[in-house]
Amino acid sequence: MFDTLNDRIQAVFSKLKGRGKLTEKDVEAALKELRLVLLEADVNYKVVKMFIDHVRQKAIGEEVIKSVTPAQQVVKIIYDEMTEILGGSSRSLNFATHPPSVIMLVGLQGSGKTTAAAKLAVMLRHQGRNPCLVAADIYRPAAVEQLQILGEKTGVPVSYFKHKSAVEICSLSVEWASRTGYDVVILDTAGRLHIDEEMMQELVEIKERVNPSETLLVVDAMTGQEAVNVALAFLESIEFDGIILTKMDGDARGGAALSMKTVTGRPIKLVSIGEKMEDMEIFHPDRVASRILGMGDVITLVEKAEKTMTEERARKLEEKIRKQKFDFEDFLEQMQQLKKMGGLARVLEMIPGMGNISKMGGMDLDDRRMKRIEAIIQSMTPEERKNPSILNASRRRRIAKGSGTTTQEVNQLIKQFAHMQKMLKAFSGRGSFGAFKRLFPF
Ligand SMILES: Nc1nc2c(ncn2[C@@H]2O[C@H](COP(=O)(O)OP(=O)(O)O)[C@@H](O)[C@H]2O)c(=O)[nH]1
Ligand SMILES: [Mg+2]
Repeated sequence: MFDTLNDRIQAVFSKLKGRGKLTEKDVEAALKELRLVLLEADVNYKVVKMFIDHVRQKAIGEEVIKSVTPAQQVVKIIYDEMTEILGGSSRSLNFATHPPSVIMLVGLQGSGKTTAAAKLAVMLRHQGRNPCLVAADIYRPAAVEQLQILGEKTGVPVSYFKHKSAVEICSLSVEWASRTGYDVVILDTAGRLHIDEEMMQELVEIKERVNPSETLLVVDAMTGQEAVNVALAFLESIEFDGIILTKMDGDARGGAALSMKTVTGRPIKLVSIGEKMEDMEIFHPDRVASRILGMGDVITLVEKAEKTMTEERARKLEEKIRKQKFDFEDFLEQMQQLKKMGGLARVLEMIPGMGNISKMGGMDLDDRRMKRIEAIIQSMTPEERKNPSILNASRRRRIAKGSGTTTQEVNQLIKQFAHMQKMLKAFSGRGSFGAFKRLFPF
C-alpha cells in the first residue's frame, strides 16, 4: 500500500533532514520535489496545488525555519496537511434511529461491491450488530450466487427473491429483515462496466423506495484518477454519503485516496485491503497520512494487535520500543503474535521504520521464512536473545546447527535485527520520537 509514494517521500524527507538549518530555498526545493512526487502518484493536479500552497504558507516563515528542528516542523506541517486532504478525521457510518438501518452499496461492476458487502457485514457483526445481506444484482447470472457463497462462508444470511425486480428485492428484504430482527440490511446492487442511465435509474429507485441511512460508493483504488471521475459521474445522478475504496493492497501510488475527498466532497469511510473477509478497515486520514509519510501506523497496529494480544502485552511492547529494549525475545513473541494476525508484511509496514527494514533487508517474511527465523531464535539461549552482541562465530555456528539452518541465515537475521534495533533507536532518539509521540500520544 502506497509503497512507491512512501519511498519517494522518504527520499524528499531525508534530504530535508540532512540539512541542519533550513533556508527558504531548501523548503522551496523540497516542495518542488514533493509536488512532482504527488503528480506522479496520480493525485489530482488541483489537489496537489492546494496541498503545496497550504504547506508553503505554513512552512515558509521565520518561526519554522529559525526553530531548533526546522526539518521536523516541515514534516509535521506536511503530515497535518496530508491528513486534511485525506478528509481530516474518520467518519462513521450513519445508522437509522429505528432499525433496521439500510446500507446501500453502489458502484461499477468489478469495483468490489459484493466482496465489500460481505466484509462490511463481518465488520458490523464484530461491532455487535446483527446484519444481513441482500442480493440485488440480478443481471449477472453468478452475482447472486457469489453473495450467497460469501454469506455461507461468513454465516451472514443473504436475502433474495426469485423473479422479482431489484427494487422489489430490496424492499421485500428490508421488510423481511425488520420482521426477523436484523438491525442492518446491506444491499449489494448491480453495477455495469460503465456508467449508464438505466443502472442509475434503478439505483435511484431503490434508494427512494428503501431510504438507506447510508449510501456508499464502492470504487477501485487501483484505477487512480478514474476512480475519482467515476465518483463525480455517480454524483450527477445519485447522492451518496461516503466512499469505500477497494483494492488498496494493490495501489502503490495512492492517487485516488489522496484526491477523492477534496475533488468529490465525499469522505472515504472504509477501505478494503485484500480479498479476505477481514480485510476491511475504517479509513483514518491521520493514520493513512502517517503511513504514506513513512511514520508507521502504530495505532492501527496496536488495534490489530489487541485482538490477539492482551492490552498488557501491547503496552509492554510499546514501552520496550520506547526504552530501546526490544530484543530477540520480543521479536520472537511478536512474530508469533503477528502470525495470528495474518499478512505479516502488512503489519510490519505499520511499525515505524519496519516497512523499510523488511524491504531493505530483503526480509521476505513468508511463512516458511518465518518458521526458519523462529527456529533460529529458539536455538538461542535466553542470554543470547537478550543480548545479541555476545553472538560470536562459534555461538552462531551452534545456533545454525541447532535450528537446522545455515550460518549465513543466522548472520543475516542478526544483521537485520541489529538494523531494526538501530531504526527503532533512531526513532526514539534525536528527538524524532518526540515529534512522533506528539503525533501519536500513546
Ligand atoms: N486484491 C483485492 N481484490 C479485491 C478487493 N476487493 C475486491 N477484490 C476482488 O475484485 C474482484 C471483483 O470484486 P466483486 O466484489 O465481485 O466486485 P463487484 O462486481 O463490484 O461486486 C473480485 O475478484 C474480488 O476478489 C481488495 O480489496 N483487494
Ligand atoms: Mg457484485
